[in-house]
Amino acid sequence: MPDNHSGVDGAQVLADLSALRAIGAYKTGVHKPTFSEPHIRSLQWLAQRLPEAGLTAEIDGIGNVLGTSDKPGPKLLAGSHLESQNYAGWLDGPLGVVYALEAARVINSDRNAHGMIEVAAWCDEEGHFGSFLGSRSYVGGVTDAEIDAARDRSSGKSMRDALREAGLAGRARVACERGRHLGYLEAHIEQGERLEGSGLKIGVVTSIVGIWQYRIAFTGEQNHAGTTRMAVRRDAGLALARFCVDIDDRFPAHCGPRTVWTTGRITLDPGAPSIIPGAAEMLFQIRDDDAEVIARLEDLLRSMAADISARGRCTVAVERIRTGAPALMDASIQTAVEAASAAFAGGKSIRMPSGAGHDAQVLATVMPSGMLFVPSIGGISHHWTENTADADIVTGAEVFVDACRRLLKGHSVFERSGRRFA
Ligand code: HGY
Ligand code: MN
Ligand code: MN
Repeated sequence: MPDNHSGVDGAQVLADLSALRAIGAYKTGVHKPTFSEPHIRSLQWLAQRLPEAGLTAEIDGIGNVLGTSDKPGPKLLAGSHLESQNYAGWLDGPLGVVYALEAARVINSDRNAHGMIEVAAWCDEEGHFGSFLGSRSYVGGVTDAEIDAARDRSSGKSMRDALREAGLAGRARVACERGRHLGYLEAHIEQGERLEGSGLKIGVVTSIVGIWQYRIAFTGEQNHAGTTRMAVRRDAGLALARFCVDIDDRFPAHCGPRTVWTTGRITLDPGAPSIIPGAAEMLFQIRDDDAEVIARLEDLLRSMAADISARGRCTVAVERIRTGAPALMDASIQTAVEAASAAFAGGKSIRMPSGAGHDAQVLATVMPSGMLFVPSIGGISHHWTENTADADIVTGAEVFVDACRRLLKGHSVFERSGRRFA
């Protein structure tokens, strides 16, 4: 294959993405939460396509789709996820899965290639049931007890029931074979406006943030909204609202340069206009690529909560429900992605951190891992208007496949990097 040709069939990549977009379509996006019917159909869609890339497909006991080859020689693992946030975008996840499928189709059928691409779609990256349950299961980080306890954050359905309804109950979970892969490469939409804003086409990811999530519960006293004097109220909703503002006032003095924090969900109980809420709950997240910064902010959060409880009107309980280690992306993979960008994206690439969490940060605990980003229009994501220009999608696929080739060809690069994962 001539050097200036990646072998990518851009029309096929776009057609595959459109086929996945049609499964669980919602306005111009999709609604396919983990183990929903459209999510299961998306897993099956991928499993049916993997043999055309010379791979044997299986859907394992936690809903990961794995495409593997028994051919000898170096193997690079590539993939992303297929479920979506609720009523969200069509590319968050599927872009990386389709790129991995295309890389496997192109490279696994090329006699001159220096190895094989194996493909994965990790289950529940979007955290409907937990934290990176699919990719963490693959690296050996999920116990049966964690699955027993896992519940859908929207419906409350147990993961065991969801697995059974998906026909996956009792099925073995596939664990990674240490040393099988020379590394893992994931493509993803940027979900931010940096690439578009600077007219660049490829983000070479340097690090991925850690995400720490909290359930913060406020307890006051439910009472009548008309007859309860303002001076004696113990309004849990008001205490929560004040707490959110206090966080915004006090965190900046203690955070890092790229720290972000979000209150993504607030519930008031009983949530009626004529009743003072006796209970309130917020789901709160802190993200940073330095775990010490997150730990420092958690200490501040807990001391702020203790101060409110000490005043005696409402009590506040802070429960940490999710932690995730930040991860550095492998330098050799960054170099390969940058070289591929020079070859297929006119060198319009930039090294940048990821403010979003990704399965690559989990795979990075067991093998050299890297990511590349393509531009998001308007920087929008986790919303059904999320989109990327077709031309950028195709360019990204060409860079991705070329980077895969380079990594397979130069897999000895990993030997030199001295990183061993036994
Ligand atoms: O929330 C995240 O960072 C990822 O998109 N699930
Ligand atoms: Mn994603
Ligand atoms: Mn996402």
